[in-house]
Amino acid sequence: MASSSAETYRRDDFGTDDMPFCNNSEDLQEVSILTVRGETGSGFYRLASTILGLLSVLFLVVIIGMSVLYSEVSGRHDRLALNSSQANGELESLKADYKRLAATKSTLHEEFGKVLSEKKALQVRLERAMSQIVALRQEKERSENQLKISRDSCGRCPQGWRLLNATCYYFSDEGLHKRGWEQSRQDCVNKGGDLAVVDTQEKQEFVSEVLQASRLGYWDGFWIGLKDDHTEGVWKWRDGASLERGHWREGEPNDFYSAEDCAATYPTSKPLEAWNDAPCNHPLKWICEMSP
Ligand code: MMA
Ligand code: CA
Repeated sequence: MASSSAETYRRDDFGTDDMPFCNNSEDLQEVSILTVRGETGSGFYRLASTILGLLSVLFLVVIIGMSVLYSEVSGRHDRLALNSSQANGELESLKADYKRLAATKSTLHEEFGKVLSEKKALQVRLERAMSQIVALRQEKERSENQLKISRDSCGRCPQGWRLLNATCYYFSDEGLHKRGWEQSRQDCVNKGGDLAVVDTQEKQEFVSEVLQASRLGYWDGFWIGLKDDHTEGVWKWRDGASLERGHWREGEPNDFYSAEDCAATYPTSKPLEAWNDAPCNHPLKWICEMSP
């Protein structure tokens, strides 16, 4: 029996020749199996789609997480890149600073060298100036002494001579220039006088005072007009007068080596113990006297 609607088909009907698409029992079995599978397959698909859905969500979460992580890492990378470029910039500027400082250092080094040599030159000039000052001071002192001498002699003695009572005295002052007794006497004569006759205590004190003030050495003797060349031990002034009182140093006169016949006076702290006999050709300074 044929039917127009599928719902009207029974299982038994499928075995008839009226159903061209289902003509044997195997086909019927297949249909039944399909029917059974169709019922259980919809659960499977639901599970699968649920799992797939969950997986999709998971993937989505993972992708979102990854992209968040990526953006964070990439931000960090960008920051690091920025820091690195800043550091590079700083390094370059430090390098430039270093170069500038090195150049400044070498310039300063040169300047220092120049300043040092200028300092040396100035030091040399300063030393010269100092020695000039010393020389000028000495000159000033000499001039002042001369002035004092002139004042002391109340203008009655020639320049450079000193006055004691009515006599002018000259103390040779020609640097290191020294002479024997005779040559010294000749100089005094040339000046209009003669070697000094120191025949009073007052005169000896005057002479000693001048020599003390001159700050000369212990052996810077000055010839006076006294000799014993005629008779050893008999001292006479150059005008022939006998020596009444001598102002010898202790132990003098000793006629050392039997060769000392002329007398000289020396700087001493004891003004009345100042004379020594010395060889007449011995170079010494000398004292002249002159009546104005
Ligand atoms: C010197 C000389 C002499 C003097 C003695 C004193 C060495 O000779 O100046 O005239 O008597 O010194 O020691
Ligand atoms: Ca002597």
